[in-house]
Amino acid sequence: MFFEKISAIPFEGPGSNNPLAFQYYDPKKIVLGKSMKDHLKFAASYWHTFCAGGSDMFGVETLDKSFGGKEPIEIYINKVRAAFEFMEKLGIPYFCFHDADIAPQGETLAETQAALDKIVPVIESEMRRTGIRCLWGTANLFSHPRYMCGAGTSPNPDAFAYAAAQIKKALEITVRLGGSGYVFWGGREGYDTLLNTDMGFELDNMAYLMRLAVDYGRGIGFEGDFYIEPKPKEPTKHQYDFDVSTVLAFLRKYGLDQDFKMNVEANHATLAGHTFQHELATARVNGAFGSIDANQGDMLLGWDTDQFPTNLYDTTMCMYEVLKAGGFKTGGLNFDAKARRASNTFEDLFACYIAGMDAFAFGLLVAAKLIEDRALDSFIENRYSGYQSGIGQKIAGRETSLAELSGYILEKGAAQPTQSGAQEKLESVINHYIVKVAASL
Ligand code: XUL
Ligand code: CO
Repeated sequence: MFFEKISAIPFEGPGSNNPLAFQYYDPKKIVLGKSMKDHLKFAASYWHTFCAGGSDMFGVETLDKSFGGKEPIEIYINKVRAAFEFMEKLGIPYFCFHDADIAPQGETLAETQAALDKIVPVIESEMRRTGIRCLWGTANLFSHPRYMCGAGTSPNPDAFAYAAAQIKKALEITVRLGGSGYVFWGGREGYDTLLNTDMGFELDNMAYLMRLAVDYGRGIGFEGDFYIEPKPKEPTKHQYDFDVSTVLAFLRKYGLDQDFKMNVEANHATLAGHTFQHELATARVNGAFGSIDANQGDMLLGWDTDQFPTNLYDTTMCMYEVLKAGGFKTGGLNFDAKARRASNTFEDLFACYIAGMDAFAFGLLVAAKLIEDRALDSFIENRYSGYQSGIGQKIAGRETSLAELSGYILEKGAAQPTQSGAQEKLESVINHYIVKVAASL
């Protein structure tokens, strides 16, 4: 055991003052006909949770995550055991991983792959023991110096080839572990200056790498979704996968839109100048909603702080979008979030997940109530009701022309005044529902 002092985290309800208990996340509670556990499909991010120890540009790690291991393989085997104990105690049903998170990096590709082949069976046995499943896998195509100018978009074909080799292996592992998604986050797929960049060539190559991945993945029996995770900047100044709309245009241009959906990350949305809800809604209305990287940024900081999500307003609007999208299919809610550097104990790490899981459970309850009561739907329906009759119906049915519309207005003389958008009233409705749900628990 790695976390002896911490036992399985119970649901104790909002009256509890036990910091190691859930107040809102009751996995068995039925909401809109489905358990909270099935609605939320929580996943742990292997990299932040079991690898990153809090180092930043100014200082070293504040929490040792070698889990008592001395030699590299031993460290990574211990990581697996610690990870599954951690997830089991929290009742987290899924995990997400990069190839580089789960095994030590060798000097050569063959060495790295041999290390992966040693660790993957350990993961499999822990999966069998606990019933915890793999949500998605990915390849880390951004940390090593070979990827300093990108992977699929590198000017160096050897970097492209190395990336392809890593993707091949990461896909094989994802399939072997039964993952339902495979993620492309465009690590360094972007540029810092056009003075040295052939943008069109780089985009064509990036699409080709994805095409190769889809063809190989489908060939080895991967039936899940490929995801792109949009992010506007960091590490490069201009990331090619800026936001959901940019990625949709890219996928459609290269004919990849049937195989790819979006993995929307909250802090990436805000870096792009969007709300998290905007990005989720853009994915949803385009039939491209896939999965979520749950976290939150700091509005006063201009970088990806990957904080644990605790803002109830944001979790409410996120779960509202998830419910509107018909819930998760292949995707889930991966906490791509890390403890603050000064939260340097394993108890803090448990508390981080409890805070995030509770915030999303509460958000789900509010969102479900908003939907059940049609609190926003009836207003929105009424707002567009002019399109149900007369000239509006003709527009909605695509049965009119510029000449007819012009004649209609010429005859009327002026347009009808538009009804109020009532933004403040609706914002108050959301507040009211948050308070109402809290009071009902
Ligand atoms: C980086 C990020 C990644 C991806 C997976 O900002 O979010 O962790 O989620 O590569
Ligand atoms: Co992410």
